[in-house]
Amino acid sequence: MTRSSPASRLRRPRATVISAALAVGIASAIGLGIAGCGALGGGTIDTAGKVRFDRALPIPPLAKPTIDATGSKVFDLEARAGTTAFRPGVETTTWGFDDAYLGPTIVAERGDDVRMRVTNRLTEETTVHWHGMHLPARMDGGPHQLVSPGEVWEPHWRIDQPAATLWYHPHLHGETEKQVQLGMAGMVILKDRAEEALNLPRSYGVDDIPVIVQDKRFDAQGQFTDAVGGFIGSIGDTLVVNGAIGPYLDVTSETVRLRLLNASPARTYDFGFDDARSFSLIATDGGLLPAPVPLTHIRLSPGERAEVLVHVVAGERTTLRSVPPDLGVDRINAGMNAGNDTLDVLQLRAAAVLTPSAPIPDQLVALARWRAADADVTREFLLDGHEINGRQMESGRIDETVELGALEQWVVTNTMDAPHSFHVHDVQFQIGTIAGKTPPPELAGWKDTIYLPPQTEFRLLMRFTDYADRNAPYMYHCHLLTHEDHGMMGQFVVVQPGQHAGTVPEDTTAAGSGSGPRQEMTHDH
Ligand SMILES: [Cu+2]
Repeated sequence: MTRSSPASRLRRPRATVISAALAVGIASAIGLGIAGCGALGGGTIDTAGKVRFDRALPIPPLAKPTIDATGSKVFDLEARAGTTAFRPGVETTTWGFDDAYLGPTIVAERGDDVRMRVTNRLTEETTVHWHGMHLPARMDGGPHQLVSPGEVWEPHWRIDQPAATLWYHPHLHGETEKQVQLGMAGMVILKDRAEEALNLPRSYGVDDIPVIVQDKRFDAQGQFTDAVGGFIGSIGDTLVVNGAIGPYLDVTSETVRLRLLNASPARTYDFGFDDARSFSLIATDGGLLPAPVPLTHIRLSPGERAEVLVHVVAGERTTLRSVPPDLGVDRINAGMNAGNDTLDVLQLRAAAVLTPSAPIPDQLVALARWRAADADVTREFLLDGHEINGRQMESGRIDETVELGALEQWVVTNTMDAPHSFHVHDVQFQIGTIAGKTPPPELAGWKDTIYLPPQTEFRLLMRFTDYADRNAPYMYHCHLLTHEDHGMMGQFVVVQPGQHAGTVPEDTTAAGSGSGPRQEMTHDH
């Protein structure tokens, strides 16, 4: 493999000047790809049938809130460092929340007032972003809400969105991939009456199971290494599910609900079962679909979630397996970017006697489709290299100003031949069209993150209904974490109709919660 081949693919001719920072970013991305030369991007990994499944799937504990004087549910989360024995006798340095790896699952109900008390016991700054959450920008935990070592950050808001599977993770500019890779991630389960009215499995850890999937690579000393990767970022060769390598789940009911979360930095999965059985997709990023969708596999790029219902019969075993995802890229790009891998994830072991489960409901929740023709505003976002619309994120620059209440149409296109993705903070959007066509059912529900295959136009419809604040931005960005770290991100503010964007303070950490140090948001790479 020569340098010219990927370079020409990555650096398309463009009218704008490629910044020095981008050039460095691209060079390092190519360098990562080349690092495993001979095994570019890690080569093809196939663990089908080779995983031992000798550990019970750990279930992250539920965070136990206290109720404060105002009636808010207060969740304490402590970011801390530690070690984890992924393999017997080998301690790997890891970070987590309240634990050495990953964090507790936060459960909250629509209408709850929540307060997150995040204590940073690390020796570095961090932030905690509530991915998929509708909340004020100052509570969002993006790059502006720095939490310094020893500080406590207390964002608070009212849960006001449908039942869904969300998650939390750091969003520290330039350090997100590293901190997530070390283990800083946890699930959020939101509940509401519409979901509770349905006959669905919802007994946490029994028939309602978080499945947090991450790919890792260990060095000779048993420590995490990001030495092998592709343009997409760090690529692991070992799956860790809820913090365990090769786990099995004892299924005790006829139907089990899996909440799949791709918490990997770069890898896209295509989840299905080794026996090609059908399952029912009931929810995507932002909540339930109008009706269950029968599928045999579902593609999830980093940050995406899916809730699926799986039927089992007594005594059987079946394996959740990721097969090579359709990334929409050519063979060489697929090979460089974890597109050819087959990975066993989790074995389901059905008990000899199963608790009967209710039939899956025919209908779930109403979902009114927005029409592109009704859009008040249309914005275009072109993703290329590590830039969106030819620019990288600058902490003091507002890229888009959104008026409260408007129906927004965001036209998003990956103009490269390599993978990207797109995530919008604060809202759940609907995909209006993909390359001019109606989206398939699995992409027709509420989404906050999408995979962007090359040269494909996505029209996203969204509405910002709350929390106008002209001085505090939300982010939109590629959710391939190394791209995000390289500044493939933009900032938008939501304003009252007629208002202009204000000035962004460098640190918009919520007042009264310990103000973080004012520091430049540039990091060397
Ligand atoms: Cu990207």
